[in-house]
Amino acid sequence: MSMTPRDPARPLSENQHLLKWVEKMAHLTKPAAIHWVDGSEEEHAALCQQMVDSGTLIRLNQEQWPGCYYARSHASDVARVEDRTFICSLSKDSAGPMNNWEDPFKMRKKLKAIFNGCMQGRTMYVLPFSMGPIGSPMSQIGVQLTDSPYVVVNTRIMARIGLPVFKLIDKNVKRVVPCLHSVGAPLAPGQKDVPWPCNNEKYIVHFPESREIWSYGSGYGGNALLGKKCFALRIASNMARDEGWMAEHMLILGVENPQGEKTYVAAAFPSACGKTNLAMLIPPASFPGWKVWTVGDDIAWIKPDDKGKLRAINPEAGFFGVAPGTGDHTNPNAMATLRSNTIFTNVALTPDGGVWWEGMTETPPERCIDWQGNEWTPASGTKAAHPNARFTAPASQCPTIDPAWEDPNGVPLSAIIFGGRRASTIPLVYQAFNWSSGVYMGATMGSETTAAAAGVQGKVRRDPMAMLPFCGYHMGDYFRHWLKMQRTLTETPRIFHVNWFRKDEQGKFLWPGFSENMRILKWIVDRSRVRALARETPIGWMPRYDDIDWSGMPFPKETFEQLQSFKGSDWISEVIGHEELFIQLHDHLPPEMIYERELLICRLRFD
Ligand code: TSX
Ligand code: MN
Repeated sequence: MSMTPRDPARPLSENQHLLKWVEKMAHLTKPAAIHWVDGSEEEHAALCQQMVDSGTLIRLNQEQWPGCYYARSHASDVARVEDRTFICSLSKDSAGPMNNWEDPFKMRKKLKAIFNGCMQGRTMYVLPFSMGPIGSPMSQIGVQLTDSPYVVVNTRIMARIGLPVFKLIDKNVKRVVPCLHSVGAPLAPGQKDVPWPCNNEKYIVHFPESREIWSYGSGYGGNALLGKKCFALRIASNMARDEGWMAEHMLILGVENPQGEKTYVAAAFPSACGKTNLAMLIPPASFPGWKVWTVGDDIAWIKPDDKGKLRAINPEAGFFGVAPGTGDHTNPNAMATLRSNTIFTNVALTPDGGVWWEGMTETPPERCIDWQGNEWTPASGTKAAHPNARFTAPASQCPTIDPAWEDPNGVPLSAIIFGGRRASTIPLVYQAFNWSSGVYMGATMGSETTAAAAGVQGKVRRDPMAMLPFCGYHMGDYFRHWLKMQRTLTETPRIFHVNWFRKDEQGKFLWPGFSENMRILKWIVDRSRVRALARETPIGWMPRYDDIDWSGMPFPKETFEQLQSFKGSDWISEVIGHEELFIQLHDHLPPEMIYERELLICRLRFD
């Protein structure tokens, strides 16, 4: 039976608002064609073929890498552009000092000028997406208009897209977040395209009051996949504040004990702390019957249920992970996840049509093509993969994906973990006294720059709740929202802080990390169920040596004490660092944060 292919220009929605908006934006950006994305396998195959033909994608060796593709970005378009990211709220004050602000009327005028004709010669894709399982009460819907087919195929992995989303839109039950995206590289008639079109001038713009996103000039990750950081964190943090829930930069995992009881925890870490590795942790062999299940590795939307307990969903459907450092020794689950149906960006290409990056295998390939398209050998003295090279892989392919990862009601949260990369000062693990001291813990967390020399204390960058680049409003108001959440809860998750990265005087890591973190996770989940012991200290509750399960890993008591120690002189600089942050936020800072700091100082009693 022969079927005529559908006409992609024919609208797949009857929603008048949507049709009007698409028409208006097409009038502005002037694309050569419009393609309504249905999300089908056939459409995906056709888009990939088109990008292979145009040189944007390389099809990998399909025997070893089934369904996988490879892309190299322009050398200037390799990461999020924080200095080009704007929050355009009506008042500058409500965006806060951590965000770039521009007057929304001025910005709109500017955007209309740069978007004028920016899609000429290209196809505008009408890409509907759901953040969270289709139809979940916790999910949110957006439509991204984009002139990048690379964005379409990546979003197909990272979110639920296509016909089922148009159906939801036509039911008119949820507000749709309009997202306009262009790589900013119009094509004149007959002009040959380049593999990675983009523009030197970039704008990543959020209008929190009207819930809109406009992105210009970049095809890369968080700049272009607008459902992720722009929607699921910056816009959603505004929605969450207004509606009494939380949009957080957190992984979600479930710890199952040998009795089959499952405890879910969410964890916020700044970048380069191994969030994806923790989300996919494999317990050591000496923990029979213990399992870690993966719900998400980057974003959690958290909401109180009707019993006053917090429940969390992962609004994403895939992992957009950093490739370098990911290997069978650090994260075998991630390696299994990305074996098929994955898009690799800015890694290296091997002669047999495979991919490679630093840390994937112990021995590098004898030769390959690096992320910039040049011949590379281990003697080149450069990195084969860009340090921010990525894989886009379906979450469903993760061997440890939680059976409840798509539960429309989310999973119940028993604990929240904050963390950072700190060579000194901060113990391996400690627990906050209560919700408000836990909010203080999250508000004051930070990470050291990884470039810091051994033994030398690096500079701490405060990154409250790992939301510094992602909170779509004033950070002080965000802390207030956290504190306020307690009033809507009958039971609050227990709050912890971890530091896998403490070093000794010689600059050696004191803690083996990775799978051995299971010992700390076990204490955390047992503690959350009030089954683990602890002692009270000035900074919080801490496990004693014997409160940790050391089976299968002889670990010196002295090293543990060293990991858990905290020095008065270190904590003087620490609380001064807290104050520096609080001064920046002073006019919106909740008094609780100042009181918590005073209490901490009193408990530490430096004199
Ligand atoms: O992801 C990491 N985790 C969390 C794992 C569940 N990394 C990698 C961070 C870069 C993204 C870690 N690195 C962790 C960790 O717990 N710990 C460290 C530091 C470290 C590195 C190497 C060793 C030990 C600690 N090697 C040996 O001890 C032999
Ligand atoms: Mn992230």
